[in-house]
Amino acid sequence: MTRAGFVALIGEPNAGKSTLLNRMVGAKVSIVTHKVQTTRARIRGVAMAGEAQIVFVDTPGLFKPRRRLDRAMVAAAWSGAADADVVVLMVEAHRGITEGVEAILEGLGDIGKGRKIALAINKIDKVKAETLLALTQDLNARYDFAETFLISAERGHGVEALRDWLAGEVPEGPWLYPEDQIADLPMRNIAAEITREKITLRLHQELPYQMTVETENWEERKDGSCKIDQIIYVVRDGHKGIVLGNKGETIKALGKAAREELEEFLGRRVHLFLQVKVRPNWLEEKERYSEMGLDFKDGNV
Ligand SMILES: Nc1nc2c(ncn2[C@@H]2O[C@H](COP(=O)(O)OP(=O)(O)OP(=O)(O)O)[C@@H](O)[C@H]2O)c(=O)[nH]1
Ligand SMILES: [Mg+2]
Repeated sequence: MTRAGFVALIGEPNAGKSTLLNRMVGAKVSIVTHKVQTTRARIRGVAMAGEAQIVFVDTPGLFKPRRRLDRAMVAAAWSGAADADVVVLMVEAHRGITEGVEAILEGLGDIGKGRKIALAINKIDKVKAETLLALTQDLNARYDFAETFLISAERGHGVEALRDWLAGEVPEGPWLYPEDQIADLPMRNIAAEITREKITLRLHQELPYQMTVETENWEERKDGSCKIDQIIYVVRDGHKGIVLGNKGETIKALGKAAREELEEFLGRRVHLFLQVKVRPNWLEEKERYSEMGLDFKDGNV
């Protein structure tokens, strides 16, 4: 008897959701940075565990939204949880019960009706064992979690136990994806995400939060390589200057890093062309949201 189902990973920004998804899938499907609010939309990654197929749903972090984009991200995260068979709430071991975690616990009420919610305390590599025991007790006193797992998504500790438990929790039924499929994000989106990751890693302050990347064109070439054109949208001239860098040095380095990762992912040569466009209002444009996989209306106040 096979099993298959959706497992949503939710938590504060930076909790390690994308890192866990990638580890479960065994490939980098979702981008990861040390900065908050990296993931902007739901990203599915497929993991096999014996006869079970677990479709992990990475979600944007849950935080107090201010802008349209923030609201659309938070709405996408909650609906990811509401659509899942099982939810895993990730909490950072070293930060413990922050205000943000308290707000999420309050929001779990409805989500918890009709589905199990497990707790995964992540980044256990950063704390001592005593801290973990106290945090486990404290969190379980605040919410009736189906199970608690102590994990390090980055190093892999405890991840197998979590996967095995989830394999037994997803419903009986046929697999939802072919056995060898790991993600269901279109390649053009994965490619745009990789470039966005490189920008987020290298450029600072508000720039990563006011920038988006779209794949404009994808051309297969006879020699087996492909040519990818992408646009980096920023909100002001100053940001364009930063992305370009002195004599175009920055964009050259960004493009090289993104291209190398894409080539590894695709297993073939890639010609990547990046263009920066100033678009002061992109954060209020419907089309940008559909490209990101978000619902524009979710951003309405
Ligand atoms: N020390 C340590 N760092 C970790 C662990 N898991 C994730 N990280 C780091 O935490 C940071 C955030 O990881 P992400 O996976 O991007 O976190 P996220 O929850 O997806 O964040 P958002 O997409 O912003 O919501 C990255 O720098 C990771 O390398 C862990 O187990 N231990
Ligand atoms: Mg993420």
